[in-house]
Amino acid sequence: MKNLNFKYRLLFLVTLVFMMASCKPKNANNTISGDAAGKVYVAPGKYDEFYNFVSGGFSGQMSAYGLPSGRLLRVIPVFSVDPEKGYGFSEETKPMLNTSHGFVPWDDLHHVQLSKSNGDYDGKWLFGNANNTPRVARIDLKTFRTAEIIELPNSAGNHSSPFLTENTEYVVAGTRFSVPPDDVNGDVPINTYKKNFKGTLSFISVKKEDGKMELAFQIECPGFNFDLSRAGKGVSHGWFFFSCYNTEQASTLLEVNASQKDKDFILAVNWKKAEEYLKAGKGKKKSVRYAHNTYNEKTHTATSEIKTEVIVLDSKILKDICYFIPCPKSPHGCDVSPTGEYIVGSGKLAAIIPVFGFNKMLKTIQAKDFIGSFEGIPVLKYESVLYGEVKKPGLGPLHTEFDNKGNAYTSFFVSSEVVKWNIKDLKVLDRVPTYYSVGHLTVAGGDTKNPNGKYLVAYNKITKDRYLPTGPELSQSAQLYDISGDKMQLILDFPTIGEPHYAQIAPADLIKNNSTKFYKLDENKHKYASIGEGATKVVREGKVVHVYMTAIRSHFSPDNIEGIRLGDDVYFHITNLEQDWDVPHGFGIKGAANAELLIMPGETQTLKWTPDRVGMVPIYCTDFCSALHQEMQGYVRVSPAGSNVPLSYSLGTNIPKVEGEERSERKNKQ
Ligand code: K7E
Ligand code: CUA
Repeated sequence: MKNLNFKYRLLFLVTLVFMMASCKPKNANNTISGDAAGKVYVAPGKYDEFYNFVSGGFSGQMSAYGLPSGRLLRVIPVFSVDPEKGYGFSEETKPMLNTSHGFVPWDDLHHVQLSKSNGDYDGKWLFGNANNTPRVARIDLKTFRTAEIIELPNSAGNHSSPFLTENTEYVVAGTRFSVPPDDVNGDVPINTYKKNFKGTLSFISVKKEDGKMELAFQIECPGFNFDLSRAGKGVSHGWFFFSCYNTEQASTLLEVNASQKDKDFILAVNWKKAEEYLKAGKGKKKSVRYAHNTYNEKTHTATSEIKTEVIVLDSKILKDICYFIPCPKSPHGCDVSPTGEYIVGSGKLAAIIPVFGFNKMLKTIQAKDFIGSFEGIPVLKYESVLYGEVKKPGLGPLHTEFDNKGNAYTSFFVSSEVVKWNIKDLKVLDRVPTYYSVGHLTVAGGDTKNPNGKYLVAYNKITKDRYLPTGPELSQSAQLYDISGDKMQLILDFPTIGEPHYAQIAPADLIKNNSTKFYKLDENKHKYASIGEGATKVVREGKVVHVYMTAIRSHFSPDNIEGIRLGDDVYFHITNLEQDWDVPHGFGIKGAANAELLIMPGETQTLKWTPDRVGMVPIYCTDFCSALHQEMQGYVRVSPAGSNVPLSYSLGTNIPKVEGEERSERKNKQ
């Protein structure tokens, strides 16, 4: 009997999955109206009005686009190596990708979050999550570079992350997979999930002045899956909301076993209360191991530190931190309205969208209007917390964002559409198809206290017929909608990098004038910097050779090096002496097993090279930097191990005498 039931459910789910794959919206052709081109046209030489920061999913990167043009401005490597920029290949950036597991050069980046002050974007930093080996990264928006990465202990699959409180007090991260905590023996049978597995929420503090992150504390919760989250804001500042699925606590065939219950939970966390407990010393120090990596802009070098302790608050013992709000059918998105009063849960398999009231939640807690408890945490009565349900919104709601006119926009994966509804009366106002199967959506400022409300972008999972075919894999598609009027209007398709999940849109004015144009040479504290060509040299330390090299239009100094032997490890420390915007020099060397360096003005970067054969090895600049860029090259001579060719290096003086003294003398005077 039980088995039959199981089979029936499986059949239902298989049908649903088929529906998911085959739901193509009607009217797929009449999508763009006449004035769309004018709306997205940004004339040559003009700037876009917005930056659009887009997660790259399994590319491990983020990308920055201009809106409304959809022009790709930059790819930012975060949890990935990037040979284009030398990120993860240069000696200076390798430590950024260090973890307690060692060097982990890939991850799955789902969510981006712009830093906030008073609930609005402040344009300082961008945060991103690593979904595989749990990490949170901070990108500096002055440089568009990854500045810091912190690993998260007691976690696995850092998915409901990184979400920020309204003044960036904390970056918060909930674990997707529950696992046995790091300080206990994890070598237990998988089917002891209920007993041994725990879910952990991490609160990372962010320093106001420089963005420096610290793992402030963790809250240990019952074991299930934390999916997404949002901070409260305005009235609900001080709280955090997490969508939870698999409250069935299954460890196998989740597509069936985690879809048993009619309702899962949204976990409401009173983090101000948690702070009080922390101050009162109620946390327990746990022994863990996690990496904390920081890039120093003065030394141009990242350092990685392994930390060994974290303070954990136990949600079972410490009352009044955690409450469960029942939420239908495996909620995915969990979004908070601009005022902070409404919390929207999006059950992936639900036919309604429940909207909860924050004040109703507080009253329910006060009245102890509980329907029971789950592992020691009170479960609030659904009807008491519910503000109302959006009826017949669509199929498979995932994510919701808000505009400045009291409207909400929800993405529907299964019915492949964006649906606009009013927050007050919960009436559906408009719906537009997406091409196809939208995941996340973002409204300009859509998660802030003051959304801009001009544009919405849908990030689609399936592209099919939207672009020229490119083999078995097609580019994922973003679609830009004008939402300034009553009706949403599709105005642009543009391809994206990797698989975008969440993205955010910020006014360009907030960011564009803060750009670092170059690094100041006189502030360069790199250990191997050469400040000026007079400081260049080549130094042998046993089998290690340090090359102190400079680059300036259009030569390296030195550009002739002899006396390198097989068995040496050679470190090229190259300082770009330029002090002007947009004049990087590159460095490539034949046979290098890593990548190029791309060195910004005033910066020093290091490429390690291990020669593998005797002979002549060219070096050259990889970035077209001047009319004589193609002349920016040199040679390294490699001799056998034990050779007595002396170590020598030069620029412009290594001239053959045989051709006649005149020429040699002339050259030497330069
Ligand atoms: Cu893609 Cu935010 Cu990982 Cu939804 S999640 S789609
Ligand atoms: Cu330097 Cu090309």
